[in-house]
Amino acid sequence: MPNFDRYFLMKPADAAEFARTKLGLFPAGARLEHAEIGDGNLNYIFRVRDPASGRSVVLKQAGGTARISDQFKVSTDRTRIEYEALKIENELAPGLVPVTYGYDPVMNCCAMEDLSDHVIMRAGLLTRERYPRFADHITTFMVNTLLLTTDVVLDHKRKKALVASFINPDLCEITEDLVYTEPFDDLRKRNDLFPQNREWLERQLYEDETLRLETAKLKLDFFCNAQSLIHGDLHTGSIFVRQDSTKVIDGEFAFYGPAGFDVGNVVANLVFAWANADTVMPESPARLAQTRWLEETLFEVVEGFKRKWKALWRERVVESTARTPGFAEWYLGGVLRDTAGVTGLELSRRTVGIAHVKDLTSIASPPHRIRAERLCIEMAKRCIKERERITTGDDYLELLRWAAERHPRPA
Ligand code: SR1
Ligand code: MG
Repeated sequence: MPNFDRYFLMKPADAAEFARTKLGLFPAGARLEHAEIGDGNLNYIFRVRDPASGRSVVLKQAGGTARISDQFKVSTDRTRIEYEALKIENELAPGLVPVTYGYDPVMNCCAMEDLSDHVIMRAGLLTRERYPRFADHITTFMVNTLLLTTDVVLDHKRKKALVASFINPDLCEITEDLVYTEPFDDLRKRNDLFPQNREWLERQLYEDETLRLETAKLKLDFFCNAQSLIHGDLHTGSIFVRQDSTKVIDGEFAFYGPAGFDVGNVVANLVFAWANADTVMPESPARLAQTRWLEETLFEVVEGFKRKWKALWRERVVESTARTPGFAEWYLGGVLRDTAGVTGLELSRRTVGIAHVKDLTSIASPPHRIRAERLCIEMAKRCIKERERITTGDDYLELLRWAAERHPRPA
C-alpha cells in the first residue's frame, strides 16, 4: 500500500486508504467502501464510506491535466485554492457549502462532506424538479461571499494578502479563453457548434464587430478587477440541491475577480434551464409551472441579490470613502453591469464552446435544439451590448420573452 509521500493519481481503493491513514478520517480497522463518482471536466472525485459507522466523506483530487481534454494543463494547486475558498465560504455563508475535513498538499487532495442526499441542480432541473429555497440561499451565498471579501469591508492589507493567496493563473486562463475569447473568435478551432445551427451561430457570434469589442472590454475587467473573492464557476453543475438545502461546490476557479461574474453565471444557467423546459416540454400545466418557477427564480436572484447587498452594505461597509453619498449606488451599478455582461458570455460559451450544458445538448430533436440555442444567443448578445441598462429582474425576463418570441417553438 502506498504511504502517500509522493503524488500519484489515486484509484478508489487508494482514496479509501488515504482517507484512513493520511487524513485519519476513519479508524484503523474500518472496512471501507469506495467508489469514483462524478463526471466533471477537471478532477477525480471519490466517495469513501464506513458501513459500520455510516460515516462517509468525499475526496477530490486534482490531476495535472483536465479530464475533459489533456490540452488543458492545470496546476494541481487548484485543490489548495478550493480548500481555502471553502474555509472562507464556510465562515461567510455557513450551511451553504460543504464542510471540509482536511487537505493534503502532496496528493493535491481535499476531503469534504458527502452530499449524496442532494442532487446536482442541473440534473434536478432537467427532471423538472423545483427548488423553492434556491433563490434565497444562492443570493445569501453570493452577497456574503462577494461583498464581505471586498476592499470596502476588509482590512486593506488582509484583502491584498487574500488576493495574493488566490492567484489562480491556469484556471483563470481557461476562463479567459473559453468564456471571453473563443465564443467570439474560434482561434484555436476547438469550438463545438451544433452542425445544423452552425451557419447561424457563426454569423451571430463571429461576424459581429460590436459584440467582439464589448467582449474585449469585459475580458479586461476579468483580467484587472480584483474586486471580490469569486467562486469563478457558479453554474448549476456546481450547485447541489435538495428542496430545503443548497450547497455550492467546485470552487477551484476561485480568485479575486469581478463580483458580477458569479451572479451572471447563475442567471445564465437559469436561462438554459428555462430554454430547455420551454422548448422540450409539451404544452401543459406542468410546462407552465416549470417555466413560471424558473422566471420567478431568475427574477428573485437579481432582485434578492440587490436587496441583500444593500442591507449588508449598510451593516458591514467600513471604508470611509465608501460612505460618500452616491458611492454605494455607483458600486452596485458596476456589479450589475458585469452581471449582465457575464450572463451573455456564459450563454454564448456554453452554446458554442467545448464545455457544453446538458440543458441544450440533451435536446434530441434538431429543430428544438436549434430553437433553444438561438433564443439563448439572441438574449446573450443583448445582455452583453446593453449591459449598462440591464439592472432588474424584469429587464432579464423581458429579454428572455423577446428572444423566445423571435424563435417560436417548432410544432
Ligand atoms: C477545461 S474545463 C472546462 C470548463 O469546465 C469547468 O467546469 C469550467 O466551467 C470550465 O470552463
Ligand atoms: Mg466544476
